[in-house]
Amino acid sequence: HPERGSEGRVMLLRAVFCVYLCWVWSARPELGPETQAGTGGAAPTGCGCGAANRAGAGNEGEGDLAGNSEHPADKYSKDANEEAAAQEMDLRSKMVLIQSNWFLMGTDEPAIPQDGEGPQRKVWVDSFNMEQHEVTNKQFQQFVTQTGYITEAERFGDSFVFEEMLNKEVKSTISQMVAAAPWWLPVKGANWKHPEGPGSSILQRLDHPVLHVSWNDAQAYCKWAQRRLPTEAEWEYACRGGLQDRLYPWGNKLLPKGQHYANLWQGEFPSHNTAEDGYITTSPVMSFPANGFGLYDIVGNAWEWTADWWNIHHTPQEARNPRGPKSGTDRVKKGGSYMCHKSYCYRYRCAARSQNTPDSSASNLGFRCAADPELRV
Ligand SMILES: [Ca+2]
Ligand SMILES: [Ca+2]
Repeated sequence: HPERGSEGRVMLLRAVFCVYLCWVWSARPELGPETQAGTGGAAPTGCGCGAANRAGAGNEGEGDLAGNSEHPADKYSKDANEEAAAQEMDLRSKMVLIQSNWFLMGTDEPAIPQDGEGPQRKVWVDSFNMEQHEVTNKQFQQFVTQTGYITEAERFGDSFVFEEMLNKEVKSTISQMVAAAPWWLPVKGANWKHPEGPGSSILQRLDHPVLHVSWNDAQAYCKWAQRRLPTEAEWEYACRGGLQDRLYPWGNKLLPKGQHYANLWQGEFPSHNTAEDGYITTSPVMSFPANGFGLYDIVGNAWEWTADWWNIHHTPQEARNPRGPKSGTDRVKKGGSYMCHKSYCYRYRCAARSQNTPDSSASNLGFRCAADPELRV
């Protein structure tokens, strides 16, 4: 594999350079021996390549690193780099094991009946694992780096962006819009790497949920991660966090003790976002409290794709591990996003649902993966 080889060379060069930098850094005259001795195991502040290098260089003083393979600094930096390489190899989210059980899916008091939120029905779900948080830009970046995957938004050449995220320059180039939702603009060049189109970047948002990924893209990531998308039933059971018949993952009150439990929209949609919860658009994953199962941002932040085809007709009969209809045109998404406000999109409830075609993408739609228990990593 040619990329692997060149990656290896780059890593080796990086390692050599890092050792050199650490050696230069440790030899700086203003750093007394006490300072160096006291840094063992602490987070690196100088060269950025780990405490192990610093401790090795500090304890042993200045030496000819290149000419002495027994030098502890060599050993330490090798270990540190191997450790870093192992971490680089697996940036996938931690998973939470959710035990099999019955739960009440849907609601008999639908807020948006046309979405097929009801009726409430008893559903059994086998044990499964759920990723702790939405897949981040950094995680998706690793997938793309390793596979060369090209998302559908990149292939189509555009994606939907919420108007408020765009600057005037980009807005002025767009004439077409969605009649029923004029705040959605198709932006040329918008994709997961450029969430607001050319000129925007994810560099400052690597720990935010990846956006502009279609259902097909989400499938591809989960498959690569040796995981899969959750079924709608799994997702909803996970959302409820062990509580029964509640609106939100944490209970029935939107703001318990005045606290925000999810990244949603405050103010007037779509004209004025007060961002009382601290975020106008997406937030870094895990910025809000976890639910009873230890899952973060299960409602709010980014919408999440599920495996199921969309259907609004449900029967009240008990079901075991339902997987939705056999075919369809749209896939189910759950949880709402940072754009959801009660006045317009009261869909940040566990029973709420919505849909998109599997090739759609937008600046508020992401995903997380699930896995069968035996696939737990
Ligand atoms: Ca917000
Ligand atoms: Ca979410």
